[in-house]
Amino acid sequence: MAHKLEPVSSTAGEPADDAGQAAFDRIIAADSRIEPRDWMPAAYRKTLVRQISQHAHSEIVGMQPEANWISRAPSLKRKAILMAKVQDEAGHGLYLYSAAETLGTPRQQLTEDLIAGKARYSSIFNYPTRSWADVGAIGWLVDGAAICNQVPLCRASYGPYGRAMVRICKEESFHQRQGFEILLELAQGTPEQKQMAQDAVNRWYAPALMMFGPPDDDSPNSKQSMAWNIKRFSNDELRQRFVGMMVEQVEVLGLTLPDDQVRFDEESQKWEHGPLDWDEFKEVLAGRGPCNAQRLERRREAHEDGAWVREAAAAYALRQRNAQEQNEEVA
Ligand code: FAQ
Repeated sequence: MAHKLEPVSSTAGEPADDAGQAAFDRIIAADSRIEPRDWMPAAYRKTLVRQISQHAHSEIVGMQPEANWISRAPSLKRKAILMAKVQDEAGHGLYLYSAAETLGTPRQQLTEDLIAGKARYSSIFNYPTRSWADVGAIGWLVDGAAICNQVPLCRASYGPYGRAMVRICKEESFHQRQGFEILLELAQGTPEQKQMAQDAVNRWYAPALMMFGPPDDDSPNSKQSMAWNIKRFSNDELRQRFVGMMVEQVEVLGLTLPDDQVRFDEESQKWEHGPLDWDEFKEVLAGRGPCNAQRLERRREAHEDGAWVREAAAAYALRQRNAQEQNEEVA
């Protein structure tokens, strides 16, 4: 007989439960994993739903800037690779929505919050893709930043999130290499192509650094998320690590980073970079970035256009379930 999954209540084990709290604390202290049916504090659940759903929305909205170039990719090979990459991002969104659902929050609710403009997604996807080189810059810088941020999340204390991240990171590594390869080919091409690659790196570099979130002293969630082993490193730690990776790779590309203050500080053993425009970051988060309105509008349209697919899938699932129940009655 097919195994039927029981729905997980969004308040399972809550409110306060001394034994549950003690078991939770032991699991976190042992750096082990919390699973969907374990008792967990309401604030832990809320933090996870917040981060995982924002992450899922980022993957889905993040399809748009690159999808704009599928029909204009410079060759059949590039088109096929880009289509596969954009589809991978859709898959990442689905794993993440599933992980959020194990916490008792239905995907429909998360989607409604996104299209109503009530949910966050990564700031980076509110910037325009002006040339083909931007597709390379997104792969190299944006997927590169995503990997740097997400490899530690493979060890996140919430099991379904950590496991989803393992697969996502494997695919993001391929994405970063394809972005690097696009930029390398352009950088080794005509002077105009090299300039196009440099221009894309110049525009995407600072927004990619801001993907890691606000500076540590302005990051309200980091401390608690690190205490719960959701985040393993602070926003600034990961940003500095990313800068170090990019300094090495940009040399191979034969391009430069648009920051003349980048340096390795021997004393702190950390990479330092020039100031970032945190006012711009706040504007983007407030919905006033270059493409916020367009991205949300497109997401709404896509959701409406997909209504018939959801209806058909639901009708098919119902038919399958009825057929299965009839078979079970006969057996
Ligand atoms: N954009 O206290 P913190 C990708 C918000 S996936 C927008 O530091 P936290 C793949 C934050 O939510 C990219 N909002 O927060 C791809 C919070 O607001 P809230 C997405 C941001 O959670 C590639 C407030 O600011 N990746 O790229 C941003 O501890 C190519 C205060 O911040 C993930 O989501 C931002 N950049 O740390 C797809 C990774 N930064 O909720 C397509 C998982 C901060 O209190 C094409 N997420 N905020 O209202 C994380 O690691 C964390 O959530 C951080 C933020 C690091 C993003």
